Amino acid sequence: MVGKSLIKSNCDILILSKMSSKKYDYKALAKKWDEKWQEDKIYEPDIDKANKPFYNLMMFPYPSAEGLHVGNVYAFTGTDVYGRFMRMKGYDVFEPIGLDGFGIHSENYALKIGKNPMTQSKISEKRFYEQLHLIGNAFDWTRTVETYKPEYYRWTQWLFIQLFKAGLAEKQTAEVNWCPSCKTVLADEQVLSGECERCGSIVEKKKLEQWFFKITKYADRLLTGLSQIDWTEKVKLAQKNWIGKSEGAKVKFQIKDQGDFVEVFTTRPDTLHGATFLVLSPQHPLVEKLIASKESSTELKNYIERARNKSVDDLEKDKTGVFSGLFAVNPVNKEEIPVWVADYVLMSYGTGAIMAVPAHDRRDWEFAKKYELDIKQVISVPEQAKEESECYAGRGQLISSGEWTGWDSVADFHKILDFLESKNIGKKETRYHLRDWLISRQRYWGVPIPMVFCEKDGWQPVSEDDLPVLLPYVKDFKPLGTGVAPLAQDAEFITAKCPKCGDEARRETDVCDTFLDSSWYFLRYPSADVSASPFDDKRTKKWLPVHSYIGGAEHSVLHLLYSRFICYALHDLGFIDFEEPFTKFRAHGLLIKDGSKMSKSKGNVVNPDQYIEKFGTDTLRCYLMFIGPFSEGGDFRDSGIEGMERFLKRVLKLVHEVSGLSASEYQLNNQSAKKNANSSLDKSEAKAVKDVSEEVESLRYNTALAKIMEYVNDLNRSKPDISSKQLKTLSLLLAPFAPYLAEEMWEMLDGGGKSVHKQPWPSFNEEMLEKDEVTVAVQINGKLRSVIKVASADIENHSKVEEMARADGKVIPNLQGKSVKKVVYIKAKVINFVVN
Ligand code: ANZ
Repeated sequence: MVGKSLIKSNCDILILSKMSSKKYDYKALAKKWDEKWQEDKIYEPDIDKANKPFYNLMMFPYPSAEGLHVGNVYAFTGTDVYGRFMRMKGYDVFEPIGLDGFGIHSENYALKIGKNPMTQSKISEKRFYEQLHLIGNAFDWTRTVETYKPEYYRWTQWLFIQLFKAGLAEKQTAEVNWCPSCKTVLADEQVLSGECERCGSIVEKKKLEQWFFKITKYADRLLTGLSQIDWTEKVKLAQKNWIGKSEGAKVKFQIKDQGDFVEVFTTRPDTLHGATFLVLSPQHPLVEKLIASKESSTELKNYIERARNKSVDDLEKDKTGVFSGLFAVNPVNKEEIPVWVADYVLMSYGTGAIMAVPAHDRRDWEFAKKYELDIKQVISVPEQAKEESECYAGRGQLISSGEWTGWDSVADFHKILDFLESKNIGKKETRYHLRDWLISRQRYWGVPIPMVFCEKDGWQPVSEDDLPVLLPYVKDFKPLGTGVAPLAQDAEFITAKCPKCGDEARRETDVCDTFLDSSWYFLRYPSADVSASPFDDKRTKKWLPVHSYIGGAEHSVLHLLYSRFICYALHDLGFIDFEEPFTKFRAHGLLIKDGSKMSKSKGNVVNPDQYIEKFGTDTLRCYLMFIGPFSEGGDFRDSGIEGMERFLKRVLKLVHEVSGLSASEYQLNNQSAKKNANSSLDKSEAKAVKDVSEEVESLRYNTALAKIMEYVNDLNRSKPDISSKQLKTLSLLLAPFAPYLAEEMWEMLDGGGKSVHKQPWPSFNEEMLEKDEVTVAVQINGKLRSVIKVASADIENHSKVEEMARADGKVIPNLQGKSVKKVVYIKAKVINFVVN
């Protein structure tokens, strides 16, 4: 252990004594400083009185494994570096942590290890919190939030009830996604290419009665709100696409010889004359009607049967269909066109029926080719597109389109819509891809939905005074797979009185989707100790919206969209005065190991514990931040972490060496350092401060560390002529990355007793910076014609500057045909050509 041994002299040069030991004992450092920080409460902002609140949030982990994953440590360190930087910039930083411990992830883990999730949650909590204490983050441990504790989920239930009362929660029978392996329904957002987001099983469709949140009511606001927030672009784009606004029309087609009409939704009403067949989804009501009738073919019946059991992926691979036997009339040209049934048309979108325009839609084109259906071109195809493909999906001038011929797809779009409306053929229509949020789960480990069903009064919310509806301990908690949740076996739980009439009633036995727990946890953190309300008004005003949020991009359309919706709803209900929860969001990259994604099956998951044990927290943190741009992630390599360890040891050695000089050596050192005042080292210091500040501000931690390394090299080269200020600057710059080592250095350098993490971020003198380029004005007869940038090294070189000025694009025409009589150069300012 190194001791406190430096005394600062008047002239800011180190007076030094020998250090007791030079070993880098990172364990002792971590222990020493963790205790001190906790004692001094340096990471606990005054939640009620903070002057410059800065809410630095990271996505809290699911405690669903043996412990933290190194990917968690990566994300948390990256968030923490920013928080520490902002604290040094003078903000009261609040960096909370908690556990998202309800839900399938934790329940499946408990199942796997043969424990009850309620018992396991306590063990996991202990384990995760122990690990989270070891990663060097500036967490405020006085305000943790665990979603599975009644003091938290009581308010999740309160939230459910507020949405129900506002008409935003509803129980509906709907065709829903069913994961046969998780034995529960899934929200649309949890189905990725037809597979369960969590376990990868092929998702099936089931008709079930389920609770939905009406997020679709907010589709437009969730879309326009994106322009107000500073978020990673690709996440905004993912939300935009998921919400998927399409403008178009609903067009009515009459079925020949029948009274039935089929309505289609199209975004390309301009191609109506090119519709050569209609396609109905196998679940379309008219199809149901057809197969119920005697006339329908066995081919049709068989097809429908098969289509119902297909996964979404199969639909993509192979387009199949069957002729329905019906014909429809195209309302603009009265042509009779066949009606097909095909599963590439989804019942859940638009009207579940489309007009097929094979000349201008690729899916329709593939289908028409396969089944030899008519293809009719109605948009004029540009020459080069003709060579590329037979199907042209672009816009253009209308051809073969009756009275629309000559119109333009884009410019006349609204004229076409007006035409359809005036003839009562169609109606303008805006559609969203976004579906309502399916909130109920047939599992055990979640927030009981606080609703009671009464034969007389229907679904009634539990009285708010009776919250929480406690999740009972259920011994046999395994999912049943029958569409009902395990709680349904608990007769005592089910029995309830109707909150309205007091009669016998039954409790809802489904639990909430875990994404509901995480859709509002950031509102709870500042008020984690408040029991009278979910969040205290004053604190919410002070700390929210969250100033900076960092997490994985995989939550683009799950957690990040749900949280936005919940805040919009709470805003409209008057509970909060902002709509957008996260002013700034940055997605971090992913860690890979030796070239491939870390996964248990590959056996390449890095356990952070063993690295912290072997190398220490500071080394692991710095290494993770150095691996690549934080937004992109990088490849975790053992050889890399060893390099980082060497670097930190070099830093410590430097401090030891300089601080280990004897008094006589110091005299010499003092004089030469004085002589070298304003030396290149001062310049290097200023440059390091400038660069590291800029890089950290934009989360380019890898380059920030590279700049710190350059500075360390410069310091090493200048040894021993280093002032204590220059070493202190190093400690300040390192503080966000290597909090323990920096703190220790700070103490050795006699930083004045106050933690390095409470010091102001270093500033620099602009004049100290080596300017690489100088701007020189170019005049002709005293008139400004251009400005050129000259390298600092060339600024004394008159002929070089003149040559550059003569070659300038704006100067050339002004000198053409003129004779230069004289050139006057005022160094680093202006060059004037006198011409006649
Ligand atoms: C005719 C047409 C012609 C279309 C053309 C496109 C191009 P977005 O933008 O995603 O909203 N469609 C409508 N409902 C559908 C369903 N339930 N299942 C599958 N496809 C459906 O897409 C809207 C377009 O997707 C609609 O416009 C429709 O095809 C198809 F040259 O109508 B279009």
